[in-house]
Amino acid sequence: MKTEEVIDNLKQRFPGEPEYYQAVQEVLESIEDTYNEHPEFEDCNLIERLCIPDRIVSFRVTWTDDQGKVRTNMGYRVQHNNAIGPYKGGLRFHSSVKPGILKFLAFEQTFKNSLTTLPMGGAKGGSDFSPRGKSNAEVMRFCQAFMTELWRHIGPDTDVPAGDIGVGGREVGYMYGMYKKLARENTGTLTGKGIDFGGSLIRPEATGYGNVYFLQEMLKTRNIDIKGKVVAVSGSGNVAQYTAEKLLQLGAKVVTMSDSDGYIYDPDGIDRAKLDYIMELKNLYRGRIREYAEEYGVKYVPGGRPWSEKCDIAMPCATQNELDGEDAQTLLSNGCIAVSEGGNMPSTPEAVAAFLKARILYAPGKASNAGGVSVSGLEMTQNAEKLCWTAEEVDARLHQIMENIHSQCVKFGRQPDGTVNYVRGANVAGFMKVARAMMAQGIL
Ligand code: NDP
Ligand code: 2IT
Repeated sequence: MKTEEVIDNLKQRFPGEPEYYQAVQEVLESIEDTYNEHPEFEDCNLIERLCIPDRIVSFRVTWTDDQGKVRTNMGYRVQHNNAIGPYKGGLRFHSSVKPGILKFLAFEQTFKNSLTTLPMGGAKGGSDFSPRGKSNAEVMRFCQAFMTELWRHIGPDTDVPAGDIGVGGREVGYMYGMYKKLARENTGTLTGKGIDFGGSLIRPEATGYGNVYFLQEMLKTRNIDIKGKVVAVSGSGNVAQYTAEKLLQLGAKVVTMSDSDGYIYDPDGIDRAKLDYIMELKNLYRGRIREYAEEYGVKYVPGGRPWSEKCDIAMPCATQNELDGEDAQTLLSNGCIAVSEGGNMPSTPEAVAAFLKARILYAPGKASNAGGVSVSGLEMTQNAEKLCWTAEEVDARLHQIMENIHSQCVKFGRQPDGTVNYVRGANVAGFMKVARAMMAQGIL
């Protein structure tokens, strides 16, 4: 297998999907040597079967807005690979959603889920519907319409969706309500549900907390204490909020957060009261991060990204390709020692290359943000058992899973100079498990 040839082939067969080629290329470059040590993989064209999703379902979603106008959006589910368990992965509602974006996310999810140690395959779905500026009633009608199509493709042992950008507790609740009505069962298909109807404690916190647990493991390898470290966080949604919360609990200082309109810089640090303000602003009023700057009299940079601010640690938690090569150079020249990704593929290939070259601690999202889907897996277990675990129990398991993912990265990513290449480690560890499972189950 030669990475270049596989990528050229994918580009020809699936034109116009740059994020998908980007995600595939990053994984293939890491696993090429390992793959080629196993001629039995190539004999059954494992690589194409691993890169091309099992299936993509697409459908029109029709809904009526508050003015009575009938509107349409597209809905999708990319079921990428179910070699190690039922398809599992979030739903994204954002105007930028198209098949190529969901294909990259479903591909990444397959390796991430493999790393979690839980039996879950990879999938992703969503719609080009944007909840921004929509009323609660419009969001509900959209979610219900979306589920009237999606429900027939999912189920507790086939495919279990969850949230992602634009899909939080509110949207999962509306979708789950409609799913139950149509499927006539109450098995918990969909994770991230409300705590009163089958959701798991700590699921809202899980991606952010897991991200910080992973960061702590990386820092430990260099005997660095997180306490007092200055951290630049991007985003102000689910992942960013709980990344910030755990950082505060551990005594770090969070100086930035952002949304798609710009970022705020608070040199005194975002403390508990200020974070509560952000949570209320974003989760309840669905306002803009600019309002934080007005409330606390700090700098707001419209259209900007926080990476030019001096920090010890960067935690990108908004969206793909939000940190480019130039940003990476700026971070490095400002003395940044670690980057732990809460988002999926937030760093461009140039940024990743710069971090690896500088030998700083750099965790790719598929390792560091795997806490969210891990607790989704634990939610599935609790639903199957018809039990609810305590927050302490879920958090302890999350912690253990993140430590385990870190150990897998170290095992497969240790370099001759003693440092760890977490990109290689995560990709090789994630890949080998899926590959073994596919080989054992025959040519499908
Ligand atoms: P949310 O919708 O809760 O928050 C997304 C945040 O990112 C918002 O602040 C949003 O700003 C900002 N954002 C979204 N799109 C863009 C863009 N194009 N440019 C700049 N900022 C943008 O989503 P999550 O917090 O759940 O997701 C954040 C990232 O984490 C994504 O990459 C997601 O795939 C990943 N992830 C999520 C997991 C989860 O459990 N939720 C698990 C693992 C990874 P605005 O408010 O203006 O839209
Ligand atoms: O990217 C991700 O891992 C998620 N959005 C969470 C997926 C899930 O099934 O919880």
